[in-house]
Amino acid sequence: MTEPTVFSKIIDGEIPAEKLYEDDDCICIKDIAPKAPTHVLLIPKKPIPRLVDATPEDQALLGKLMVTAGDIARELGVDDAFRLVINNGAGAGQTVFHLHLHILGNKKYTEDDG
Ligand code: D5M
Repeated sequence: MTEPTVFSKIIDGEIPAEKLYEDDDCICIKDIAPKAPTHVLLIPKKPIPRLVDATPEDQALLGKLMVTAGDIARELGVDDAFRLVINNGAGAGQTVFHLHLHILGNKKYTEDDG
């Protein structure tokens, strides 16, 4: 059994977070260290450590996260210009090993960005 991550603790209500959305499968919270004017995290309740740890069984959940990310972007008024980022592995900057999608918006993006 691995140690629960900060996101599992937020999902379980053990530590507080600014929650914007929740359903049976996922929650959306404000990122504590925003990298863009709009920066929220969409987190599946299932604790998949990294994207590469997802299995075919997770296919519907991953699809739902994408559709939900679009709905949240629309709700936040950034649906015309936002980025979805998944950092996979420490080498890519992943710090919390519970899969999450960064929804980043309200920033002027150019082709040269990341
Ligand atoms: O992204 C992990 C992200 O999680 C990073 O942007 C900070 C954010 N974070 C960490 N702890 C919290 C809490 N407690 N609330 C909200 N946001 C948090 P990664 O892709 O793993 O680098």
